[in-house]
Amino acid sequence: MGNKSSSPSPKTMKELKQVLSEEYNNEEIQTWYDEFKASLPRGQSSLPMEAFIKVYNRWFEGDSANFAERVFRVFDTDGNGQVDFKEFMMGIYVSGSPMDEERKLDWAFRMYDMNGDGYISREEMQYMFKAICRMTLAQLPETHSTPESLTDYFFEHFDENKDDKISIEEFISKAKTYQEIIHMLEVDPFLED
Ligand SMILES: [Ca+2]
Ligand SMILES: [Ca+2]
Ligand SMILES: [Ca+2]
Repeated sequence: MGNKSSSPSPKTMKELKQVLSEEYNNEEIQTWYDEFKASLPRGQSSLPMEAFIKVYNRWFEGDSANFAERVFRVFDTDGNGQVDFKEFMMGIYVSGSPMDEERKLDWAFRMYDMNGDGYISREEMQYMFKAICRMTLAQLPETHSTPESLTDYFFEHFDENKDDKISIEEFISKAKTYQEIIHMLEVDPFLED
């Protein structure tokens, strides 16, 4: 099909560079763009949820549908049901970058808080742990080998006021000590091989 290589629009590129210039050079952004483009349904310029889930299924051995659905909701910052390249790139950046801690914690919290009520419940946390295990086929640590016991462990440490739910404040103040809770969400497929 001749020379079909394309790049993000200059406007998108400029907006992305303002935030990402420390982390990604043009070439890396282009690589992600190619990956993004290759995943688009014919004739579309942004990813609907189904296509987004397919990307994750390509990246991981296990079944990533549940996890990818959560990621999609968090990536889709304007909530229009589509992830455009800017949202995609920002999501990749925030999820993978150690630089912007506050933003990342906020992102992680929104991943766990599935119903968006401002708290993480035990059910929500267990759901995420199960989704992560299913996707990565990873084993949980021996000391907390089920999603239930891992959830108990985190609630013991995070739920400071013992109301059986984790607020954003509790999450942020503890997540710095218990980094595992964030690391579990850091799934960068390009580090896997
Ligand atoms: Ca969107
Ligand atoms: Ca919730
Ligand atoms: Ca609490």
